Amino acid sequence: MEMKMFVLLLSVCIYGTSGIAGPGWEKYNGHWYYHNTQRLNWIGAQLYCRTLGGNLVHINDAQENNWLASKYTTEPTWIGVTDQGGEDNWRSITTGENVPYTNWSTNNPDNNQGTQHCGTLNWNGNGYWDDDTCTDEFPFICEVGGC
Ligand SMILES: [Ca+2]
Ligand SMILES: [Ca+2]
Ligand SMILES: [Ca+2]
Repeated sequence: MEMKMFVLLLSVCIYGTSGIAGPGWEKYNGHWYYHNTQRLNWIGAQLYCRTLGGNLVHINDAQENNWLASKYTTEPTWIGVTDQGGEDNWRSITTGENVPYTNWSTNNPDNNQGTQHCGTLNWNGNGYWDDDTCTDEFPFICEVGGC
């Protein structure tokens, strides 16, 4: 019985990661990251990440942010934070909770024009965050839990 359960979990694990290979994928601290250079709006990017079994990247701490900044270009890139549920109440799309870490660039988040409710990496310096208009289109990073 226990062996059966183990085999089942193992097969789910292999199945869940079978798409993880090739260009665009990087591994850090037991999680997989997929950098998609196709430009999508924020919710389109999140839905794309869901099809990979993950979410737009959930940045837990400065170490993870620094790793991302070292790997990805200085181009603005969607990350998994939003204040669509309440202005200036930034939450993670992965957990639904308040974000555990932020690295906003100077003067951001500024909710420019009253329409900026989704986060990007790489504004006003590599690794710094900006709030942008969710319907704008940028590349994005998905984070998929390891197993
Ligand atoms: Ca993370
Ligand atoms: Ca906002
Ligand atoms: Ca902004």
